[in-house]
Amino acid sequence: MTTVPLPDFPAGFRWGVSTSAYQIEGATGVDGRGPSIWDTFAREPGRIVDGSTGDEACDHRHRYAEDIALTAGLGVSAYRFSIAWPRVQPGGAGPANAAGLDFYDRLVDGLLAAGVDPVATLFHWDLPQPLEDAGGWLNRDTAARFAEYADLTAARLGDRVKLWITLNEPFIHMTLGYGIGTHAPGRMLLFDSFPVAHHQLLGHGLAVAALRARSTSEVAIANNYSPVRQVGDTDADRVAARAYDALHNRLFTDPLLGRGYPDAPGFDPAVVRDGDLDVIAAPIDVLGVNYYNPTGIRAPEEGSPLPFEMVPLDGYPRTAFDWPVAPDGLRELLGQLHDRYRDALPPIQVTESGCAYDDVPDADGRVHDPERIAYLDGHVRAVHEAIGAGVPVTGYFVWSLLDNWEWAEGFTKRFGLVHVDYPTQRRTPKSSYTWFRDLIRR
Ligand code: GBH
Repeated sequence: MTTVPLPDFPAGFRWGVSTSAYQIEGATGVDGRGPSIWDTFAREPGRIVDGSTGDEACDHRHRYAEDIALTAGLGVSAYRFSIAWPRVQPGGAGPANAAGLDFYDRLVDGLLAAGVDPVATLFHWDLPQPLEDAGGWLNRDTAARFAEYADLTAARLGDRVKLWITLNEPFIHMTLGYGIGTHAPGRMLLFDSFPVAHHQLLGHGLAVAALRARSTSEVAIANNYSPVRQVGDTDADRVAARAYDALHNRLFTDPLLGRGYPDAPGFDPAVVRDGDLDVIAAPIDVLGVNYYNPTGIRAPEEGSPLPFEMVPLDGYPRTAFDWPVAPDGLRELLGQLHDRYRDALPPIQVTESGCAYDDVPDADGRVHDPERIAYLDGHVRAVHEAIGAGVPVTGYFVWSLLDNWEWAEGFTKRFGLVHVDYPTQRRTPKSSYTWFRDLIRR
C-alpha cells in the first residue's frame, strides 16, 4: 500500500456503505414476508457451496439498530440497503403488506436520526416466487408489477429516502440468473435471456415514473461495469472484445441514456415494442456504478457457444474470490463512461466497491485486514484521479458494511468492514472500518 496521504475530495462528496436485503436480513418468515426466488434456489441441492440459505444471514431484521450504530460510527453520509419486494408484496402483486413496510420505515427513521441518508434499492435480485412462477423477468408483465411495487414503496417512504435505486446490476441478474444459472432463478438460456434485459430496463423506466409521482428524491440505477482488456491482437480478438463490451458495458446503459440498444450478442428487436425506448430513457439523476474488476477477453475457440472467451488477467494481486485487484480498471471505466456518453452522462456514484478476504479474528478478537485497506485505498485514489480529469463522480460506497451471505458462495466469502461471527452474530469492526472512518473524518 502506498503511504502517500489520501487526497481531499470535493465538499459534499457522498461516502457510504452498501448492503442488500437477502444477504443480511434473515428473518425470512416474519412480518408476512412471502417467498423469493432465492429462498427456492438456495434450497436446491448443490446450488450454494456450503449448503446454506439466507434464512438467518446476519439477522439484520432484528439487529438493525446495532447496524445503524455501526454505520453511523463510520461517519458515512449514506447507507445503501435494499428493500425486499417479498416483504412489501408477499405475492408479488396486490396491496402493500404494512408489516413489511413497517420494518423499512423504522430503518429509514433510525438512519435519519443517526444523521445518515437512506439510499434504497428496490430490486437486489429477490423476486417474489409467484412472479417467477409466471415467467419472472422473461414475462413482460413483471415490468408493470415492478412499477406497482415501486409506487407502493414510495407512497410510504418517498418523503425520507434520499436516493432511490431501481435495479441492482440487471446485467449480472440476467447473465447469472437466466443465462448460465449460477444464481436464482437458475435458468440456462444463454443469449435467449435477452428479454430479461429488456423487461428489467422497461421495469426501471416505469418505476422511475412511479417514483417521480410520489417522491421528489433523486433516482438512479446501479449497473455493474467491467472494462474489457483485449487479450491477443487478431481481428477476431478485436471483434470478441467489442462484443463483450457491448454486452457488459453498453446493453444496459446505451438505452438508458437515450441511444437505443447496441449491437450486442443476443439482442432481439422483436422483444422491443413501440414506445419502450422512451420509457427506458426517462432521465435519471445519478448513474450508480458497481465495479469489481476488469475482464480479459479473446476470440473464442471453434465451436464455442459464446462469441468471446474470458481469460484471467495476469499481473494483478487477487482477492479470496480470485478476482484481480485492479484499481486502474476503475479509473479506466470512469473515463470510458465519460468519453462515451459525454453530456448525456448524469453524475456517477460508485454504489459498490470492495473485496473478499479470509478475515479471521486474532487471539485478542481483533480482525486485521490490510489487503482490504490497500484495495480500498487504491480504488478511492482511482476515483479521485477521475474527478481530477473531469469525470463527474459524486459518491463512493463500500461493499459491504458487514460480512454477509454471498449468494452462491454462501458464508464463505467475507466482504465486510465489519466481521460477523455467524453462530453468535457478534459484529467486530475490522481494521478497514477504522481506516475508512479516518478517511472520511479528515
Ligand atoms: C455484486 O455483484 C452484488 O451486487 C452484491 O450483491 C455482491 O455481494 C457483490 O457484488 C460481491 O460479489 O473476474 O471473471 O471472476 C458483483 C458481480 C460478478 C462482479 C463476477 C465480479 C467477477 C468475474 N460480480 N465478477 S471474474
